[in-house]
Amino acid sequence: MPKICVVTSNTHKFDEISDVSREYGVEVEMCPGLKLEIQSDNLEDIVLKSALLAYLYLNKPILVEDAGLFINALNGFPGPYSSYVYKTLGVNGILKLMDGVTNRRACFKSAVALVVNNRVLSAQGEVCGVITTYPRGQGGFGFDPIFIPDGESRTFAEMSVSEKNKHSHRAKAIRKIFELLLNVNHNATYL
Ligand code: ITT
Repeated sequence: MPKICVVTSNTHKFDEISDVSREYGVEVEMCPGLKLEIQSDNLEDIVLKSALLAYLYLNKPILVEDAGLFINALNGFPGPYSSYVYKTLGVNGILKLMDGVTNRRACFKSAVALVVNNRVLSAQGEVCGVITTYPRGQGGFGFDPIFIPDGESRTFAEMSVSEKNKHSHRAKAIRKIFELLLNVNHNATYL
């Protein structure tokens, strides 16, 4: 199996995916600057279309992952708009929106699409937990400093990559897709 090209410009995301890929003996490489993100409020739609476009362009195995933070008290905001909201409001903007809010439940959701040998595989992963009242930790990226997964007392930003991968939405989705890949053919859509 040739290396799988992970289409992302986010090195943290790539490190997390590459840590999981080692569990499966799958080789991955980072392919930055190729992610064409269509406008959609559906993560699965976004990754499938981005992966197909990158596959047509590069003609090699392609993996695309997209994620978002869905906050219950904000009716799922920022969800699929997490990247834009992170750049505009940032962690502190979210904390401000959550000021005085007692229901702090939130979930990270991840969607992954893998195109290989004219087959398309897709998978999703989710982790739920709570939004903190102030940022904690130096690791990770994005909203990691304000999210504590269920069953933990530390934020994702206070964990190593492999600790975060025990809980994360992304690791769950990536494990599912590598299992589909290695068990082959079931649940695959052919191009
Ligand atoms: P690429 O599109 O280049 O892959 P990105 O950082 O824009 O990288 P996403 O669109 O998947 O990645 O993520 C949207 C935003 O959601 C991201 O900028 C973060 O702010 C947030 N996010 C996603 N996954 C996260 C995680 O595991 N931990 C913290 N924040 C996350």
